Amino acid sequence: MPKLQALIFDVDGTLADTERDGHRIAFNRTFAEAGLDWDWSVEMYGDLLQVTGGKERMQFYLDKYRPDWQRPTNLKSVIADLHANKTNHYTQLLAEGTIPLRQGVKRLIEEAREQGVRISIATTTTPANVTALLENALAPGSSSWFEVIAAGDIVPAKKPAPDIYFYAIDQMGLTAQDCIAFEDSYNGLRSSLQAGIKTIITPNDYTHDHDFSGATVVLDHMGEAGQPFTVLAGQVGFTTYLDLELVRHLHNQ
Ligand code: XBP
Ligand code: MG
Repeated sequence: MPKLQALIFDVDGTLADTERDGHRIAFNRTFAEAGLDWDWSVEMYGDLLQVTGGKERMQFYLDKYRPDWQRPTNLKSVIADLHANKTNHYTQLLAEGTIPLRQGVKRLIEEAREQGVRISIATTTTPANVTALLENALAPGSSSWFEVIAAGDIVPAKKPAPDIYFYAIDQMGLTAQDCIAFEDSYNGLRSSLQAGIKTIITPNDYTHDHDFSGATVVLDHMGEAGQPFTVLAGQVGFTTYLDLELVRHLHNQ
């Protein structure tokens, strides 16, 4: 296995728990503002998450839960407008600073920067959402730390398709073997593995029962010194939190 050159991070669920109290709330505010009787409960949203991408998720909601709802002829553009408004609500929520990064994320990113390991993003969410999370929860100006921010509609086929990872590694001029990915969900893992990239999983409340077969390791979170992770699948030896040394070791396996 070649030397590790880059870490590629998923965003939603991996860097931060953005879905339940971020995206979901932003969707519901948008629906209410538009006078729609759509209201996504915490539980229903767990089911809707099987479809990645906000526009695609709205379409899935209508197909599965609202066959009765009278579709306008320009449904696609109605969904696109709702989605633009949802992005405004979501970025506003993040600006209020209500959503922190998950344990260990900031430490690992800073360690990578100190040691000259390249970092990029591969996500399904809209680019503005990535910037808002990084600038508000990581550090002002931190979007520029990431060499490539591969996001949203930049590729037509969203996760679980591998396209977003292929795009990121191609833009970095690297191969899949040079990189390791960080994901939290089944769809994310399918995407990174189909691109041939080893993957570390840190699940969350919405994804803890997903099938993570093929992952290099599954940890409940990245951990910190004094706040050890629990290994849910795979082997890590004696370390208790995910630092670059452990990431290199896992990449070499
Ligand atoms: C997250 C997603 C996104 C967000 C909503 O994927 O599936 O759809 O829930 O974002 P990932 P948009 O974990 O790969 O980041 O509404 O901007 O699509
Ligand atoms: Mg995710």
